[in-house]
Amino acid sequence: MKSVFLTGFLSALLLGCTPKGDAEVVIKTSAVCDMCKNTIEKKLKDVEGIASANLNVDTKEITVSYFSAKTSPEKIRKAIAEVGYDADDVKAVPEAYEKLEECCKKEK
Ligand SMILES: [Cu+2]
Repeated sequence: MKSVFLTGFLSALLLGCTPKGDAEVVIKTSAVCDMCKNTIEKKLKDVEGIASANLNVDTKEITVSYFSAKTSPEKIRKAIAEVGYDADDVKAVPEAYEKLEECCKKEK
């Protein structure tokens, strides 16, 4: 009985070593092309507590794996807004949006 518990504990430890956050969130963005994808993913790589970020340009949804002790969906949405894109109900920061390439501005 004790060894079963130990095996479970050890495999949990091993799983904990893979570079993946302990939480995941899918955020709808206003990204329109691969350049947007690069801009957002690059920005999120610099945000503390984010393990990985992958934006699907077709659905405009970004899947973010993060560490819940270090960051939160609110902070992640804010980081996306700071580079000029909408993130769920958080609107893009106007100054950042103005700096985007013409092709990256969402159609009105
Ligand atoms: Cu773009």
